[in-house]
Amino acid sequence: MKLEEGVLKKDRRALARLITLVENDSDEAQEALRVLHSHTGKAHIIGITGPPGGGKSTLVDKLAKELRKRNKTVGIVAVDPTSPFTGGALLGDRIRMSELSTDSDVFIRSMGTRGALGGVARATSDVVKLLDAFGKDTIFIETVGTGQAEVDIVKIAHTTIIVTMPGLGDDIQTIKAGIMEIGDIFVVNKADRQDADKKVMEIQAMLELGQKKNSWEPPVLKTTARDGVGIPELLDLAENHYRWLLESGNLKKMSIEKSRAELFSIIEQNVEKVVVDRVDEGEIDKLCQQIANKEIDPYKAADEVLAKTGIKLKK
Ligand SMILES: Nc1nc2c(ncn2[C@@H]2O[C@H](COP(=O)(O)OP(=O)(O)O)[C@@H](O)[C@H]2O)c(=O)[nH]1
Ligand SMILES: [Mg+2]
Repeated sequence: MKLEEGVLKKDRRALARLITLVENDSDEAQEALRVLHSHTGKAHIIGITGPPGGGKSTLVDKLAKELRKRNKTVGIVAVDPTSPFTGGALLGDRIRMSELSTDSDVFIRSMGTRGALGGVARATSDVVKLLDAFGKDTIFIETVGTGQAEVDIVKIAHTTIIVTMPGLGDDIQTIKAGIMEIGDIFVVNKADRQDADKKVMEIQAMLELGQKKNSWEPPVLKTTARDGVGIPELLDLAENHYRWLLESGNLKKMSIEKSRAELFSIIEQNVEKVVVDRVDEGEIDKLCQQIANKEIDPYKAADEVLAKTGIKLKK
């Protein structure tokens, strides 16, 4: 049986195997993703990001349990730059150790970012597609940090939850710089600590300063993930956001935008492959030296390279 057929039949081992192939950017994975494409698009994808230690993994763990209570199946992808690519212990062994890891309706996968062939955002996106095709109702993507890589990863999500916590004076600065505008829901976790309300007010003030993109007003919610406080409310908010996306037509728009990005990324990769295939490496080296020596400009050099591949640019 082909792996993609296994995935459609909800065989967890086929799923795990295919995920590994996706991570290794293998041709077999590409073939499977083609077949599975028409089976994707049903899952609610939730991205969770924020500074390390804020409680993201704990939140995901509790949210997943809440979803199981509501009879929904769950996929979890944790992306952690500190982990080796083959997936070490991640997502805190917190989740691995919890009852979730023995629940067959929850599939957990951790991925490192180093060495992800074809880029981690793309690998994550493909893994999410596999989980979607497998039939998971809700898929979480947990990423650490607030840089561009995280923003790219989070773009895969329908609903983005930004997690922060009281104290940590300047994490909000980092958030402001990078990801404030992509948050659909803001969570101040560790509300058992002092100054949670202060943090909520800070975020609200920043949201008021920001530009309004549409009719969704990002709520700010306090949680104490450790004790499960605020979890059902957070899940309700995430589900409201998904409903809003559906009803406002934004889900469709997002899906078309993602498709465009995906199409162009594939075209780019293919063009690069064609160039590598058809143009002698030595010639490319020579052109690079000429560009560096200012003997030729890079646009002209690119024209020359493309001309050798047979790709013609209209001028
Ligand atoms: N006091 C308190 N600690 C929490 C809470 N949620 C998580 N933690 C703890 O914070 C630490 C970091 O949590 P983790 O979920 O790994 O954070 P992540 O790095 O954002 O994924 C762990 O020791 C958790 O037990 C909370 O609501 N209150
Ligand atoms: Mg974590």
